[in-house]
Amino acid sequence: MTAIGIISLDNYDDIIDRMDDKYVSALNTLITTMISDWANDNHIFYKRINSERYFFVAKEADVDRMKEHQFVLLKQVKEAEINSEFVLTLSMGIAYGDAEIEKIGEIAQNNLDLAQARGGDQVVVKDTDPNAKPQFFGGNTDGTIRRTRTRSRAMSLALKKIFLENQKVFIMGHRFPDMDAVGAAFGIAGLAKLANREAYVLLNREEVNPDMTRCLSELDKYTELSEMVITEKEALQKIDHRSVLVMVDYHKPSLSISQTVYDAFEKIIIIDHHRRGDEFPNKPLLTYIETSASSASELVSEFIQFQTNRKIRLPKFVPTLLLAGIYVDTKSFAVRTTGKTFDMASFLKTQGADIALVQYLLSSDLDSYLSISRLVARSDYYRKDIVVSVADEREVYDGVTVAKTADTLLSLNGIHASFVITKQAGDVIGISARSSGTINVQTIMEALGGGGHFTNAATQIKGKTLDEVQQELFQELDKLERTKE
Ligand SMILES: [Mn+2]
Repeated sequence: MTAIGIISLDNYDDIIDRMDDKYVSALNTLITTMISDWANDNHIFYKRINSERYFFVAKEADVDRMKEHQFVLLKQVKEAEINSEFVLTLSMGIAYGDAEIEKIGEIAQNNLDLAQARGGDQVVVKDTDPNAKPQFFGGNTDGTIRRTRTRSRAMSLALKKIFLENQKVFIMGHRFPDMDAVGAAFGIAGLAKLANREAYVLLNREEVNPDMTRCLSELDKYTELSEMVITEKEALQKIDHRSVLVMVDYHKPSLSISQTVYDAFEKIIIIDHHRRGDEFPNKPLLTYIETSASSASELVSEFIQFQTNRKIRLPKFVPTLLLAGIYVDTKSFAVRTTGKTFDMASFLKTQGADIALVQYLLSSDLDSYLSISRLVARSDYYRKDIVVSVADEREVYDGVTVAKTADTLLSLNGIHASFVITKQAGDVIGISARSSGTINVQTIMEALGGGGHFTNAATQIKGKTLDEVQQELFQELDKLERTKE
């Protein structure tokens, strides 16, 4: 079977930005040599399209050989001494199958988009058979593709344009929303209001974590905001052909607060900072997935910055919610924080964010502190820098407690990855995984049917016991150990 591949250098522009011309040409030669050697080793035909893109034609057997060698080119490019400041990474999209060449090429392109949306430095391979699942290789650095001010401005304007073309803007986060999902949701609602559109935030008050209950009762003090909150039933009555759905802080339809509401929409916008997974809405109007951002709230704050000024301001309490979202996802500016995160925090403060109120929203109760301590006490080493905690099977934990436990374990000296396995509501077993950046917990969780980020991922498994899930996790960790050797 014929295979088509597209190779793209993820951060070529960033790297050559401040380089002397003569170094740029040396860099081009180096890259071309590496790709050419790799192509020769695999007996494939390749061609350079432009300075950052190549394409190749091969047989399925050649792709199998590349897989066997774990796409060694990824590693070679990354290890090349190009620039002391940056590491160059590359992504590839490959497709093969019985379909027409045209179709194979199109799927190869989609695979490349997926590889880059997932943070780059990886290969996505897929058979053209519509039932085939994509295979992922690499992805061992934490996102090198950086977002630019130009791109977020363009997104902000595109979003406004879509709002103006529609009448009603519905916003939904993931199930059991956290502060980031709620902050981003009300941020988007604020933008819809600025465009004089009806805005609705879908929440299910039955399915919220204890932390969120306090936030929602605070929210009820601001009628302007609480009026926007609607239930599944109310939403279904209001949705019409001039309605658009904005998914914030998630992109997998099955994680929606209400799947029925999701299904009712044809026009969908996605704003997320999680690495793109396999499950994805069909033909969204607009997709903004930025894994380099700390939080969805950070992305939304950036949009707001482009659409507000001294006279046009957001409703009260929204900047506070957005800042709380950033606080939670960065663990008070300790992880995934960039200069831009601080810029946005500063911007939100000038917009009236109340830091004391943020602290109040985020403070934990004694009960939750005790649950975390119990889980920490049950943890054990997988190896000296990886810990796994397995809860008592008679106890059911909420997602926030589990996530906080995984964070707590990771914050301990010498621990590079933590996994917390607990029984959760609805008779599922959940794993929350964290990493300090040396171990890719996303791929481990994906192997167990979940997803997330390089450093922060999770999964939910039905119909298994805690022990069985632990065994499965250990098997995945063993595999990881073996590929290292
Ligand atoms: Mn988030």
